[in-house]
Amino acid sequence: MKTPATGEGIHPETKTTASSAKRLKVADPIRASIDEATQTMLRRAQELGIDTVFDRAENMKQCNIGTQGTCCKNCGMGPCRLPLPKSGIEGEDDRKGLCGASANTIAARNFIRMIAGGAAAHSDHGRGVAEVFLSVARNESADYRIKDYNKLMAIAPYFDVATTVSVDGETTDRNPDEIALEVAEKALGEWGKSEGELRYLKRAPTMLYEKWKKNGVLPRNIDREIVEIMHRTHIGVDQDYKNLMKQGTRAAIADGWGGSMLATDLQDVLFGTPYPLQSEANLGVMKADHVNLVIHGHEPILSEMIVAVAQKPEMHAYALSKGAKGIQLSGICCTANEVLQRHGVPQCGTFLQQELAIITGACDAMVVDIQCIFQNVANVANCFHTKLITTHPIARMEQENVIHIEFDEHHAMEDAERIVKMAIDNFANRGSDVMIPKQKAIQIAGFGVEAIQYHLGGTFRGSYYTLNDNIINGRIRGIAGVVGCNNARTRHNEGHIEVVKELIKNDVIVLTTGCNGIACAMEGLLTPESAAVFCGPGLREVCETVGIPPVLHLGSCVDNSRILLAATEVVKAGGLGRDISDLPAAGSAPEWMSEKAISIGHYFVASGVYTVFGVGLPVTGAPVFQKYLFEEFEKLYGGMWDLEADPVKHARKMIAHIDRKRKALGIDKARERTLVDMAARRELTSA
Ligand code: BF8
Repeated sequence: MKTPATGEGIHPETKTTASSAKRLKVADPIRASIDEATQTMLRRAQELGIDTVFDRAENMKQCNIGTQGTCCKNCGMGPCRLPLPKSGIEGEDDRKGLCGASANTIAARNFIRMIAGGAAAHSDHGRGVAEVFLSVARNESADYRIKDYNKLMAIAPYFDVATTVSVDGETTDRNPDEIALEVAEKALGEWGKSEGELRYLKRAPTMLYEKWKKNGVLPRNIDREIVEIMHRTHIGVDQDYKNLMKQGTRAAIADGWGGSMLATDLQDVLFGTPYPLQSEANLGVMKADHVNLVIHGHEPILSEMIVAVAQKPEMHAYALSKGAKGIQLSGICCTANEVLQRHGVPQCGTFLQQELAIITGACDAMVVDIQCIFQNVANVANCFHTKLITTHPIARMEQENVIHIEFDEHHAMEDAERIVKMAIDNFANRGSDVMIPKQKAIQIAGFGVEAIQYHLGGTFRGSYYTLNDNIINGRIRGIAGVVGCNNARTRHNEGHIEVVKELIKNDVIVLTTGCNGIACAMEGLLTPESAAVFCGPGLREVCETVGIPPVLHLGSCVDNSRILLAATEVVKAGGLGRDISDLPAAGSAPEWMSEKAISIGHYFVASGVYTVFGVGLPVTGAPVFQKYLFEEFEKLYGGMWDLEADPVKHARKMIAHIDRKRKALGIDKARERTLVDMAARRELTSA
């Protein structure tokens, strides 16, 4: 797939760009996004002279050396720039920085610093949840309660916390509050304990755990692995790309099987484990006659409270008193995924639509917490009546129009009430320039390891038997985890949708999270009915029989840990090998952009998953290092990286890998009975 070419039009200086006298290029809406609502709002922004990320991408070229991963700025003698010559390198690669660092060392350092950034973001989110959980267990946060005691009991054994006690020789259930307190204290210990290894590593298939042990990458504690990356990549420390990647692997595992998994589990305990529910997605979920409060970011700690407050009858009455018909909550990014999964709150957009939600003119307040928030939303809010509210002490903005309401779990409800009231009070200040695009789609979301077990479980719903059985008999060809961001360097949502459609057309069931989940929802792929339109006959039959969509939304980016555990359940159910790397499965992030995506990609790979990224990867300037990740990693962990910008080729590479695994398992023959023939393919393509 080609990156869209430069936009056609030229717009005079825009409202949000302060002092450039240059005439700036604007993005061509059709080339910028496949989504009509996005195209409409981009045109609207351009009419109003407000620049968006799409326009800025036209005006700022990417650094050719940075995109190759071979720019080192880890000391004051640099930046040292080691571009790969256009003709490639014949013979010895003698490129080096001032200190002598090779291209491989530089690319590996940069790569694992990205892992450190991503693992830190997910894990610090997890730490915040663990702290709130501890304060709830100590009865210090009256506004939160434990919602899912079953989940608490399910995770307690991993922390060596007993769920029963023996009294006078009789075994009885232990007080759940005592269990919660002990789990909370031990969970928090995972970030900084002085000895041992992460407790959740033993949840992985035994073979995978043994591989990690053999390769010396069992994470000790979460913080240590991230700190050690910063140390090793300081000038003059680790200068061996393989040894650097060993630490990168350890930190990535500490993210997937540590910080992220803890975040997911403790959120489920506190706020409830998701089960399927119906909702909607895209900018059209905003309502002109309602107070629109958009929640954006990642942590559900705050947004859970906002959802609770917005549903209070007195808040509804207050909104009516201000002339609105009600309060419409909607979400962006992974906060959206969190409140979607547990409450069915609709999503008004993906990462690239955050400015557009304000440009509707109908956003009375946008409240943000952490991660993936453009600083430019403050400039856009300044062009409208929108109140932009930051809430987290580690994520503030410099612009003067930004309101900071520091959220604290000890007075959570009070803070949420202040925010919801601020949005309601602001309804009257709307201008006449409201324009909400009509596009929105229905979605069924709220899947998790438990819900998949319910829908695709065995006779007694005790395992993933039915899923495995359908993989073995070939109705389901394989499993794909398709996740990750949008990226303004490629056409919005095109990669996501084309990759997913190609997979389900070929009977590969898709597990989605993050902005891919939102993109699939916007495209209508998260409904059981979509199986008849987009799937091959085998997957269609399974989806129609059990009433599930072919694309199962598992939540936010920390919930990629659910994909790891779902894969582990498939291994446990039997018949498909003994490790995740034996499964007919593959991973993908077609439009990645964040450091979190690199950390996720790497823990997928280190868990045995062949993982393909779209757009580009900052490793191409160091071919030896790239080969290490793309080929040699498979010998160590069973999984490896790949890069493919063209979405159809991208999906086909995943399918080819799935077929190789089917052959190795000896189940390729079963599959032959359900292959999509040419006539069926034509029918699907024309659908
Ligand atoms: O954590 S998918 S753009 S929103 S980083 Fe951000 Fe990427 Fe979206 Fe969620 Ni994940």
